[in-house]
Amino acid sequence: MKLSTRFLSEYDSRLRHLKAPAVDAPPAQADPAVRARVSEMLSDIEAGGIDAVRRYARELDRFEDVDFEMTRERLASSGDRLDPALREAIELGSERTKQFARLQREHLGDFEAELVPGLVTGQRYVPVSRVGAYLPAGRFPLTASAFMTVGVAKVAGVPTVIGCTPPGPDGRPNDAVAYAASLSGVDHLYTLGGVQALAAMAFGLLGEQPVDMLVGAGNAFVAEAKRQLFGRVAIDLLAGPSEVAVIADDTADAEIVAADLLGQAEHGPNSPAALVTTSEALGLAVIEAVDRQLETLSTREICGPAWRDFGSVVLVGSREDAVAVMDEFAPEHLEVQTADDAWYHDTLTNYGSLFLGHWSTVAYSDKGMAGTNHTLPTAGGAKHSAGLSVSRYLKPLTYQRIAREATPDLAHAVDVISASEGMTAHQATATMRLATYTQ
Ligand code: HSO
Ligand code: ZN
Repeated sequence: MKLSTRFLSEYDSRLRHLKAPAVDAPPAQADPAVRARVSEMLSDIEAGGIDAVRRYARELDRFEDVDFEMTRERLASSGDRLDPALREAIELGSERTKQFARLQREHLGDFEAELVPGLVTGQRYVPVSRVGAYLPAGRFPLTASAFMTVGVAKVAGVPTVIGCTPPGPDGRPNDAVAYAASLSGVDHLYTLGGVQALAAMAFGLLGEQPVDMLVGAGNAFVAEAKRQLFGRVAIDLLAGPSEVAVIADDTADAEIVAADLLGQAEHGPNSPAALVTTSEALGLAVIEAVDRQLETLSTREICGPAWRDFGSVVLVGSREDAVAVMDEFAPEHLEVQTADDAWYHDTLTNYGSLFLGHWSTVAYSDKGMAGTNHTLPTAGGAKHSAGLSVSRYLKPLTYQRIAREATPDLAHAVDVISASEGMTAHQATATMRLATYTQ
């Protein structure tokens, strides 16, 4: 989420800042050093194949095994090595995410319609054939990522879904991540991280054909690799630092709002968190509550700098102004904790996922328990794009079935247009049929 100075000055007359607003963070992918390094690695791996992948895995992740693939037995038994309560939570999240994805699938309709007699047109959703999911395990292992990428792809009907996840200190994938991937239906899981993982999936170096689509979040190098591979493969989106924004009025609980802001600030020292409020008293109370909660948070070394450098509290005069400000931010996650939640729901247009009511919080979706996808657009991307969903894995393929009786209607007009363009070969495909029709 960005609160640019240009934007603020436009709104200055209508709002007052209780706290210094977030500064624009340059997206990490824009870093020329990251760009150059990723480009060099991709060319190297494309030319050198699996040996180059092995070399990078050894150098960057100290991974020495000959085989990247996690054996079926090890994958299947990953749940046995987990605490039973964690295992149960993973099972719940996996199922809840699939439940929501199944509903998304049901609500995507194929159709067929006769536009004029003899001209039948239609649309059929067909899944992509092969998906490669990156399952991050950097600063934190994001266990639920597999539900969002692998599980949703499987519900969409993707026949082959492979996953790559970096090795932990013991040289093995995180068991919770592996169990989540296994429950989600991953076909093969590889212990491979970073740029080399994305390259190996895109170039087909893991004993599988090249994938058609790469999904899943990662660090700046992973995002840059996806950006450079886009075109050769499809991608879900380019995720930047995770963001949270809250619209709250005087009905909100300051401690809860503060906790929710810090909840996403935990992702990294450059994660933006913003409160837009119609209540000065609430704004001030949240600022105090954040500072107090930070004192005891074990991750304050991350949340603290994030809040200091990328946190903001904006006071607005009306709910209309709150919407104007938020739609300009277009945050990844947006919570609404007000007396007018339904009005906000009807009016807001730019957000990755919306959390309505004092009882909703982003973490419920983050961990897969709400069922909705947590792979969402950041850095204003919500202005033009939605997050990952079943539809992203499905291609709405169109077709037409045309009978003789539709010929005059189609061919006459195509004849005229093609002639006007000078495209005589196109014209001939219509006029030949017309001639046959009128014989
Ligand atoms: N907030 C992240 C997802 C996540 N957070 C998972 C914690 N676990 C992107 O929406
Ligand atoms: Zn999160």
